[in-house]
Amino acid sequence: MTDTPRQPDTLDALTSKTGAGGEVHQHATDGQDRLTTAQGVVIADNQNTLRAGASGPALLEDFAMREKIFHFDHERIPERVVHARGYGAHGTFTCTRALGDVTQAAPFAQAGKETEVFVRFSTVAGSAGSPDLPRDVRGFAVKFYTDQGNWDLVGNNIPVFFIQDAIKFPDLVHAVKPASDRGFPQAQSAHDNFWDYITLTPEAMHMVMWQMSDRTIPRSFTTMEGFGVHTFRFVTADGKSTFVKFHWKPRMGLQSVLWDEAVKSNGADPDRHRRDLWDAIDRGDFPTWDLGVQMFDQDFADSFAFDVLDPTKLIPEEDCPVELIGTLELNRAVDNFFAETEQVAFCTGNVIPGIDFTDDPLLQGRNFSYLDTQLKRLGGPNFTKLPINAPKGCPVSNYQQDGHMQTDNRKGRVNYEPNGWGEGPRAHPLEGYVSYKAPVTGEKVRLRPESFADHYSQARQFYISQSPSEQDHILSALVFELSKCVEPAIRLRMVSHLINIDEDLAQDACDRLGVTDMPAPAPAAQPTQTDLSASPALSIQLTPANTFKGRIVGVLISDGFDGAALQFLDKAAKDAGATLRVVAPRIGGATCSKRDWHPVTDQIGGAPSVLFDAIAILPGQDSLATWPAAVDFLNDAFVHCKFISLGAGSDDLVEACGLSHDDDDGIYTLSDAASAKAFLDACRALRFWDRESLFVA
Ligand code: HDE
Repeated sequence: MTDTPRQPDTLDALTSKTGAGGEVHQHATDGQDRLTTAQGVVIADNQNTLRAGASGPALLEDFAMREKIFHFDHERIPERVVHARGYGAHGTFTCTRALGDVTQAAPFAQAGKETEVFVRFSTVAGSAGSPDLPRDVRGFAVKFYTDQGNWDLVGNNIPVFFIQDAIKFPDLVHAVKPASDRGFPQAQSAHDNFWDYITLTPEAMHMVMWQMSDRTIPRSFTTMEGFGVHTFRFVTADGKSTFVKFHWKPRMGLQSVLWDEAVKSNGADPDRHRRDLWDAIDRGDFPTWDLGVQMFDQDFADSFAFDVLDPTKLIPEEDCPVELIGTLELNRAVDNFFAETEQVAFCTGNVIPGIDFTDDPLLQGRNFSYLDTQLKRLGGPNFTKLPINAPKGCPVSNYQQDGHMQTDNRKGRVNYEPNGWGEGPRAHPLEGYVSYKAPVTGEKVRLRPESFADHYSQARQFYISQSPSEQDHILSALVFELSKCVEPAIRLRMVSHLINIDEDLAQDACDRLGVTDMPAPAPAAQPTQTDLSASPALSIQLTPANTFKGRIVGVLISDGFDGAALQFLDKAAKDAGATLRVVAPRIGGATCSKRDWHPVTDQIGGAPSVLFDAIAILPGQDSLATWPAAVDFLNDAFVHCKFISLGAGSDDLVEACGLSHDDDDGIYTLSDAASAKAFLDACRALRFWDRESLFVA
């Protein structure tokens, strides 16, 4: 949407020749790179296959054509089995609080220390070409290139997970992915298979409440939190361990879209999230997160109401504070999507001294899975040599050799250890990675701990921690998803779980699903604890960031618009750290009231208001009211509770939309610098939620 057009290269245009069939040939001039085969042989003609006569058959000896097509035929590698759709960027982690007393991990050694990182965000269920805004969990995977080696913190934007044991993961993923016979639906959980599996998996109920919340339709990658999910260990050089949970907190604050916006965004701009990240970095507005940690000891773990090794549970911030220890800034886009974002290989097993695992059974299973999947996806064991995966902060030296695509075998004869040649790398007991000496006892059994058996209490706690508006979004999402289930028994099964979470929610779901006989509650392994306090930190709306920084105002203009008003808006937006996008009937520009030509960024057909955080209307001499796209532009912004600024002459459009704006405090009049500023100040609240009560079903 925002690429600046480049002038065509006149040099290339001048050196172009037309071939006998009218095809264009671009020939290198002096000093320009020659086009070559992979063997370095300069190519004379990149447009015509070698053939026997102009109309004759192709000749097998055409090595240039065969090599080109051969390589093309093998461009694809298997997409990730989950998290296939992703987008990455480079950045810097800066420690803000030294943690030398709790961990020997290098990134936290001293305040001010910088560590290079690569981050890949992703959806989970959709294939690589699926849209950016399905209702789905987002991956938030961070590779730290530390000077002790690479550390991968492979997290999600939700602090808990669906299942408690890795052995269940293939079933979960099969259930959410397209059904094996029909091959659909794509990138959706709103179907029988998913809800059939979930309703037979009570441990998923906490995660499902998060999944039905606004967390799974984030405005952008830059407005979502990240979580390590599992409990990990920080470990000191002398072997002292502290439990730790990792949190990424976006400086832009949390923000999600409404479901109707998500649906429409997927059509208007299926690349919305990746474009947003690219654009932010491109304009130097580097997305930033704080890294927070919840640190606790065994005594806290023993006294906490749930098992800290259970990945379907979180520790409320009110019970164990999140302490900020560093910042993550994404400041460099990739040079090549495939080489970096596609080939990056995250492995939960990539840890460094000072970071260790716990016995969380999901984490243990992941440690096997990630290395295994990279072998398949990247085609051999040497994926660690790819530049995006190779450590940058420290040397790599070992006796691993050969294998597909090996590029840097050691020199000399010594490829084993111990050796008597006095050559080659050696282990170092003090500097090397030493696992935390956790005592382990027990019989070999297939048994889930009873301390994992409470499946509803935190689901309820999450629900009661939401604002009324967010609770309504959860209800609407449940109704939407379950209405897509053809099998009534599946809907009833879900209602039976909801009863254990919140009876009013279950009743409302019944009403909106048309269920007349409320089913019996699902059998619960443990009763729901109804006395857990609400945790406002779990809500997006109750933790407002009070900033409009990084957001986008879409301004709809037409010929004859008020140029001064646009300037006022532009200034106010810049002051707020926001960007204006100017939408008009023609991409070539529009003239303002002073007849000056003004560039536009988007043509109305491709820029509905769902793509913007707030909108302004600056009509010209022609009425916008007869223009359906303009009516949708305003109408959608109104329904999506966005702040709206109306320039002079907007009345007929407002009327065409059937809107009354006199008593709507989210609608502003745009006339001068002060009114533009007042509008942008209001936008800091992000949405005018009061309006939502007009539309509740
Ligand atoms: Fe993953 N997961 N996962 N996962 N996961 C993968 O690895 C797996 C889980 C997460 O941007 C795969 O390289 C198992 C939890 C992210 O490249 C695979 C289990 C969390 C990414 C895999 C889980 C995650 C993956 C697929 C249950 C949040 C994308 C491709 C035990 C803490 C990383 C790949 C990227 C990717 C397995 C559960 C996060 C197959 C077996 C819990 C962010 O290895």
